[in-house]
Amino acid sequence: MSDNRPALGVGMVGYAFMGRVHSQAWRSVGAFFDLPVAPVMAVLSGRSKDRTSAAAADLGWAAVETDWKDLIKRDDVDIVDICTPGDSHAEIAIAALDAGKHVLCEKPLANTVAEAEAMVAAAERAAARGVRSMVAFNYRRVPAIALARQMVAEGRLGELRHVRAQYLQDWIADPDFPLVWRLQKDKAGSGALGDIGSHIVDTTQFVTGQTLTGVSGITETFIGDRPLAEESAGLAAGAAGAGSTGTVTVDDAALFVGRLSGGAVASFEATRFATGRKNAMRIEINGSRGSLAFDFESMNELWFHDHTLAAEEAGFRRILVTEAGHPYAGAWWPPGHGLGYEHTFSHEVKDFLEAIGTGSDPSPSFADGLRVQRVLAAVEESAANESRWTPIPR
Ligand code: SOE
Repeated sequence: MSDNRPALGVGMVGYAFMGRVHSQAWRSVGAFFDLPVAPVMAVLSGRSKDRTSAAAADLGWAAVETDWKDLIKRDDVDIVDICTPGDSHAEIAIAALDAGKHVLCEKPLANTVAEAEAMVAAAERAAARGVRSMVAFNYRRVPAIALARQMVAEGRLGELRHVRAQYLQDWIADPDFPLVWRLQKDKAGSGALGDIGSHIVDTTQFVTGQTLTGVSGITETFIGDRPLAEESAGLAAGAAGAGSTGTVTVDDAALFVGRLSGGAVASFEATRFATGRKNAMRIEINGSRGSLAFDFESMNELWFHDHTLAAEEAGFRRILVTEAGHPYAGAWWPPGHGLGYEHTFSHEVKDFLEAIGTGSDPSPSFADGLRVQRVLAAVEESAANESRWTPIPR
């Protein structure tokens, strides 16, 4: 390729669902966006040599390592992309940042506030040397969500009063679904709360431009024991046969209310037991001048009610967020042809590469990830104390 842009080698740790979708993003981003740097899919790391080599061949990685520490040591790796369960985020991210590698880390940032704080400290040390870090809250990069943020910032909703956020899935509703890592506290940190509740907390703070100041919540675990899982079992695992079982150590559902720094009140619901709902990440915001509503299951649409119109004309209308002038959309297909889940990750790595290339701070930062982590911890604390109101430390 005749290309004068600096090439940046990417090393990715983990190759399950998130690794696959991140690979797709690294592979496609340069074909659709004009970037200041050129990503090279240099190395994939995973514990099993055979499985990692097979994944690397499928997903387009040039080399493999079986220890992430060796991946970080390599000179052909400039960016480390962490797609592992939460229990290893802090160790990998801190080692990579201290070694001078830019880091993209899957969400939630960590399993505990203490780990997230240590990661923010490492990110700040690294930033002083021009090394960038970002947490992968991909839904910020849904064009409709980015448009919603713009409309709120432009004052189209006026003063914000309500946020109603939900993340509804049903992939563990079957009691025979196995005990995958996402259902184990030592690996995942928490259940629906951290895995999908973290997305709606981040999306709320991103769209409104306000932060949560306090929460009151409940959590529930509906199924306490599940069949043991194969190590590689993921979201699409079928029901496991009869055999040994293990204990579910995380929440199946989390519900909480909160107050936002700008005066709005918010409700949140995160569950993997909403039968029939597959990936319904929804947010509705009501302001003095209008309202917005979004559902990821129809991710190319944003619904807007302009409350300044006469009542006879007003009402929710659909904006099809596929115009060239909409965030990210112009890089892809003609209007109306629509984007999917994977595009949010292409947008994420595009923004990350632009920040690295232009020497600016990518967003969401590790500090943003820590802010979400504090909300998750406050919800857990509240739930453990009869839903007591729990302030979020600033
Ligand atoms: C599983 O609940 C999961 O894959 C999450 O881990 C992702 O963050 C979300 O985007 C889709 O669902």
